[in-house]
Amino acid sequence: MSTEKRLPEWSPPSGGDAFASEIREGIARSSPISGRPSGAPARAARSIPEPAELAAAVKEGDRGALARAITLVESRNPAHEAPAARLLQDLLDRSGNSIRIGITGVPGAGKSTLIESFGLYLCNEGRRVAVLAVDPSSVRTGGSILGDKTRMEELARHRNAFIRPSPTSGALGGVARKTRESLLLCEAAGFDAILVETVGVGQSEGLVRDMVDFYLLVLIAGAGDELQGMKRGVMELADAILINKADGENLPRARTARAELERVLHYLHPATRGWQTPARCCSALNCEGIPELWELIRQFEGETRASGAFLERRRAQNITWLDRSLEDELQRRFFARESVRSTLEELRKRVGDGSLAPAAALDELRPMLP
Ligand SMILES: Nc1nc2c(ncn2[C@@H]2O[C@H](COP(=O)(O)OP(=O)(O)OP(=O)(O)O)[C@@H](O)[C@H]2O)c(=O)[nH]1
Ligand SMILES: [Mg+2]
Repeated sequence: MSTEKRLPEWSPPSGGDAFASEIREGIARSSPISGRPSGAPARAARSIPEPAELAAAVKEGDRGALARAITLVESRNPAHEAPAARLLQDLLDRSGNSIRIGITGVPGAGKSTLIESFGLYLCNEGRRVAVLAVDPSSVRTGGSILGDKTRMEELARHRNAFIRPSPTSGALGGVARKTRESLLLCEAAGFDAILVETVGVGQSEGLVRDMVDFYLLVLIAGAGDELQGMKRGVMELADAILINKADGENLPRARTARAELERVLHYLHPATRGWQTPARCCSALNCEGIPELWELIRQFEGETRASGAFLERRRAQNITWLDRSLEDELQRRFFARESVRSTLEELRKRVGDGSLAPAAALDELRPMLP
């Protein structure tokens, strides 16, 4: 039996021979574990799924197929790009039939708890809920905010819910793109409320804003200075602000913060044409304010569909994502070229030590641009 030795993906860069794994050929016999038919090649199970078949199974609402479809679009293997694109095209006529809700907020504001309460509320209303994430920390550390599903334990078990952790590799833009594609797949599988969680501390808010219909900012009442830490920019992306943890002795502070926010919001640019962003209180832990949140989102959808703002935004978002994907691809291809890397390394040194003007360095790179 031929075997191939290699470093496991998770070994540290300086791990050396201390880490090793072996790739063995599978056994070409019927296996009760894989369910592979007798005589089928061992690698068949890992082959690229046929997009048309996968699309059909996703449309049937087959969860296993949905998970495989998401794995296909998340894959960084170049051989998976064309089948993933075909799959998304095949499912295009089935996507679009959900309300896409983005949820952002400072760490610890209670986003996951809110998603658990709100998600369960929707599931019990007969909705099918998918939860996705764009997690900037997963990009840096390989961890994921949804890696521990513990705060969404009950939701994760509900038959109307589907929870998918954030992709854990690649640049933030790439991760966000894959989340958006997963969102379309979930819609095609019949999920009609999609919740996308992100931590409101960086550039991820803008990326999530561009994939959702309704954007919710979750805050907590601080020591009266919660507005100082909040960037006005993030508030201007929101279609509603929710002051969470409005329970117990925190309730009066939450109410004060809400009144303050309402005043401030009045002077800000609304995120959505024709919609005045409101501030509300809730307690995700005690499920208070949850039905009201859903009522608010339905009101938003009704009004913006009537005014045309809803579909106008979706159209603009599609174009934005084409432009972003193209930019990513151009960058990726450019920087993957060996000649670019070596020239750039050299130019960076000279620019760094002050012997070359950045504009002159750019001029030297210009012939290498596509
Ligand atoms: N009193 C009270 N506590 C809450 C409420 N919602 C969440 N918490 C608590 O706040 C803590 C953080 O909640 P999470 O839901 O993990 O917050 P998060 O925003 O998802 O946090 P990160 O994912 O780390 O950014 C937990 O201990 C929750 O139990 C609430 O409505 N009231
Ligand atoms: Mg969380």
